[in-house]
Amino acid sequence: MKKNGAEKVAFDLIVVSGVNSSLPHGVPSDKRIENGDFITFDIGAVYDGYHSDMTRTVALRSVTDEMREIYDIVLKAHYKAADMIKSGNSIASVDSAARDYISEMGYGEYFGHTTGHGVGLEIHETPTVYHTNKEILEPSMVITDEPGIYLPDKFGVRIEDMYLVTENGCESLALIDKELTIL
Ligand SMILES: [Mn+2]
Repeated sequence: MKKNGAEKVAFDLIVVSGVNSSLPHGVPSDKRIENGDFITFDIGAVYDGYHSDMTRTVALRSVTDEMREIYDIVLKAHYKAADMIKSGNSIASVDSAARDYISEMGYGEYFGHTTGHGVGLEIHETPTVYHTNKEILEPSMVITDEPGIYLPDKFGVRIEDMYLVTENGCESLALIDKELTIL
């Protein structure tokens, strides 16, 4: 990030693996990364005073069927929320798209945070992307889309991009692939 001109990191960056990924905002520890772990990176930089925020979850060497299932559900929830990010739509509809799908798949109780937040001169700004928020999206707003599922004592998956609201939809501000990556 520094090589590309970042002023500083946007927050205390998170890299957690294995069981530590099961805490939505886990704190990095001296746990070694092991084969079969999910590794969650929640990272961002500040450039020209503006913050960025992005999360990717990748696997090392292998995944179980359960890990693949959870990853697929979170990714689909992410895209369902992104499909609702459009000028004129309610913020509530963005959160509901992700939350209702995760609930339908049986994991609602394991998605314990909002789908996203505004981001700009601060890392966390209004609007809060939650189903109780009746505000309407307007062009040039920037919000995150970051659903997650966290299975206690097992692992967690979160996939986050920032989206710029446009007249006809939205534009992802992250260029990094979101398909399951097994390193
Ligand atoms: Mn975020």
